[in-house]
Amino acid sequence: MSRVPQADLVIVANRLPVDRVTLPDGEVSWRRSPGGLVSALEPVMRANDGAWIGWPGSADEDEFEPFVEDGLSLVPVSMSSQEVEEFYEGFSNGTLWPLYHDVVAKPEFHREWWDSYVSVNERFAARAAEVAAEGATVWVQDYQLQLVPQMLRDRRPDLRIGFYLHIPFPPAELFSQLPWRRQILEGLLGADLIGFQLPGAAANFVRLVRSRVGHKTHRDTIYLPDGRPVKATAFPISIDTAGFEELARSEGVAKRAADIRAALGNPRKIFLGVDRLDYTKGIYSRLRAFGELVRDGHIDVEDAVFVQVATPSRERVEQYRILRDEIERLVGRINGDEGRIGRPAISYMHSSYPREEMAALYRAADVMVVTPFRDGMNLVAKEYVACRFEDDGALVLSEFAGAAQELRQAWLVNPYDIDGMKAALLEAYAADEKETGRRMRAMRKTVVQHDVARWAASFLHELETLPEHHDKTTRKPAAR
Ligand code: GDG
Repeated sequence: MSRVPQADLVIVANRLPVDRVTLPDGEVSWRRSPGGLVSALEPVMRANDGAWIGWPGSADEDEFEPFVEDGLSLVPVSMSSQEVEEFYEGFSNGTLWPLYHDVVAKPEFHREWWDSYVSVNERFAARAAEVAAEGATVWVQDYQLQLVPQMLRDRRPDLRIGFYLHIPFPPAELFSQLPWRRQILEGLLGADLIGFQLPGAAANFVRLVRSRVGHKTHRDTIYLPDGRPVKATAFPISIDTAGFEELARSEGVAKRAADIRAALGNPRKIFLGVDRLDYTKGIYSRLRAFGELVRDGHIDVEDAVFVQVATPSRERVEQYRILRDEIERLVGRINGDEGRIGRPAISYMHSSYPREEMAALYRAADVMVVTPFRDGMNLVAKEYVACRFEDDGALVLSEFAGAAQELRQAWLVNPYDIDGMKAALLEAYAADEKETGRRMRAMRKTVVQHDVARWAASFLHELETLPEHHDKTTRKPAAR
């Protein structure tokens, strides 16, 4: 492992920030995967000689050596196809994902999946231990890697370890179903700082640690028996607001937005939903609500259309295949019952698009509909706001999305209440410019002020300024 670079800042995430692509001549190359996390962490990575550890996305490959791509130091962790099935599709997406999202689907508990979760977390921790320089800062990301903080601390007590959970952290009543609940809590407690989207999630965690592990706690701090404090607090994530706005203002995107409108037959109003095709996102219920509004004559297909982009996601997991069939049957039924020639009620795409196309859709949409049953944050809602530089457009937002804590001026809805959603959709549809302008201006202020760079900087600042714990560490002050 002599070629492994030593880094002062190490990001550990399930996926590398690049996708592996095989060119027509068979040569392997890497393409940057766009995303909020990558753009947030890239400047800090560059400024601090950072390394990013993650899975390159294809199974059963030999372990790659670390490599540098576009100035970023990347350290691949390999996975077998059995591990992809058990660790990733199984324990991460079949157990933790539904359990942490209010059990909106039934979590499955399988001991083989857990064993695989443990061994893959070990591999990530071992890699991080090799890559981190003496006294480095390591920032572990998300629910796939909750055991890494303690596994890493066991190997490298000199490190400063942070963890961030991108999805909700459930209340004790739900979390306690997990047969391995104590191991997960202890895994996370290896970190010095644990970040959550919302204060409620941090409070759920602290309460669970007190009741299940028995550690002393005071407000957002947990005191381990050796005196080491662990802080658990909220850092609501955001987006590259300026980047989105710039894209939305570009001529290409403006033209594409006009073309989209024309291709839809220049309706008076466009409703838009953009989601990974996931059962937490409430796609079925929102389309049902819209379908009923059309059926009952409140909305005419000559006046309005609902554009739903459902990005393919986790397609090998059974529940996701079932959900896709259900949504597509519903779209077919609504269009069959309510559509006219050239005028479907719903324009549905099961596809993913480049960022420019997303920005054009956001610019074209008069009413953005974001109705998850539970969502850590929901970046789509913030991206829509970032793209509405003319202070127009209406946002209908589930009160169960983390974003609802900040975007208070949206039309907030309970996605379980179909009639309530119908009423909000109609209000947003009928709202005048003054009303939408007032609400959008306020929301834009929030999203401009709290962008993803600020999120990353405040987490890292907090992590690196936590008081030193001298018990058994050889920590040196963090470099920054
Ligand atoms: C998890 C948490 C939390 C979607 N389709 C396309 C595309 N996207 C982009 C969106 C947005 C992102 O993917 C989706 O982010 P969300 O926040 O909406 O939802 P999750 O994927 O479930 O994310 C969530 C987030 O982590 C961050 O912490 O907010 O609560 O569940 O950026 O624009 N992007 C492109 N083409 C697509 O077709 N280019």
